[in-house]
Amino acid sequence: MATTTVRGTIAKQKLIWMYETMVLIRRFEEQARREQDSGRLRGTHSAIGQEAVPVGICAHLRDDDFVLGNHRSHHHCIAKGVDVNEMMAELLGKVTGTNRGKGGTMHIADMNKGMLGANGVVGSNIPVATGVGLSARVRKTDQVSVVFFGDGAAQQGSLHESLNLAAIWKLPVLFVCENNRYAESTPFEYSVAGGSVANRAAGYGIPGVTVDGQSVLDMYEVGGEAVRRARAGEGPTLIEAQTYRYFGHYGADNPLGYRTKEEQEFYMAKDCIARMRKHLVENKFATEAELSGIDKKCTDAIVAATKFGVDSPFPKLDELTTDVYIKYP
Ligand SMILES: Cc1ncc(C[n+]2csc(CCOP(=O)(O)OP(=O)(O)O)c2C)c(N)n1
Ligand SMILES: [Mg+2]
Repeated sequence: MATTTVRGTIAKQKLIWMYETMVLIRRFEEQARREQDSGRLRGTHSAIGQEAVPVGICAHLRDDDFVLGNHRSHHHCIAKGVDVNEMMAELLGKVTGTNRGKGGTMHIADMNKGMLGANGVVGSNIPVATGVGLSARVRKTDQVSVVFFGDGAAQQGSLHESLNLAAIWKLPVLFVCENNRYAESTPFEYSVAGGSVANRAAGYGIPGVTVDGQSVLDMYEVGGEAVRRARAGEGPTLIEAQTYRYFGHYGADNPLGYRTKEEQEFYMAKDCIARMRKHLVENKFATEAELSGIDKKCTDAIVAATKFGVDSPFPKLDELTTDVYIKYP
């Protein structure tokens, strides 16, 4: 599926952006785990290992396009351009956070960046993203709506209803399943009838694509065609990105209770950042020293974000119910 044609035409600046964004996500997630271990953050779902999926897709998006996520969404937010200072402050419940400290890790949203929200209710953002696509159509814009969800969420009715509506109305929606092989401890092989999420697209007459979600270049290629189709009014695409979460479902979860060390090592050997680094060096887009400079820049950015979050105040008590409920006139 991947051709050298598309890859050969990717601008160096875009390639570097993809590398840097994946590294920034990883540093953010490593810090989130530290914050959790220290007790300052009450729980987080790590996206370490899955960075390439949203980065390859969001490389094609504009600020006025839309992204909707799930409970494991830090990587979606960073790939869409949300500020890491505000994200870290949000994780720590501080008033300087994206949601003034009242959303936390699972509700990060930034309207200015088109990040309409992470969401802790599995599968719930899929129909919302479909409605967002319908809104773009009604307003006659060429905006695109992208929803990221897991292999577990793909077994919910919300996906099937949404695929049907998006297909008959040719809505500009990308349905991106991050198949990390597990829904909590339930393996993909057990829960997915037919053994494929992407194949289900055939029943709705839309393209269904299986892609190596640990290759940002493959993600970029598949994302480019899906975004092009959506903007051109040709309708939705269902993408199944095959990926892996390196850690447990959430902080205290030990994944070795339901998967093997050998399996983990198999996927970690195909790490998206290491592969992109190799690609950039081998094809002379950047030197090792330049990439190490980018790594340091990302580490520094997360150190600064953590300081920003820690130093920021909690919301005042009299703000407890503001921004939480809609006020009717
Ligand atoms: C409607 C609903 N059911 C159950 C849960 C509990 N829950 C949270 S995450 C999760 C697993 C989701 O798996 P998947 O969609 O594959 O995403 P992943 O965690 O692998 O990224 C479940 C069952 C929930 N949050 N919402
Ligand atoms: Mg999963």
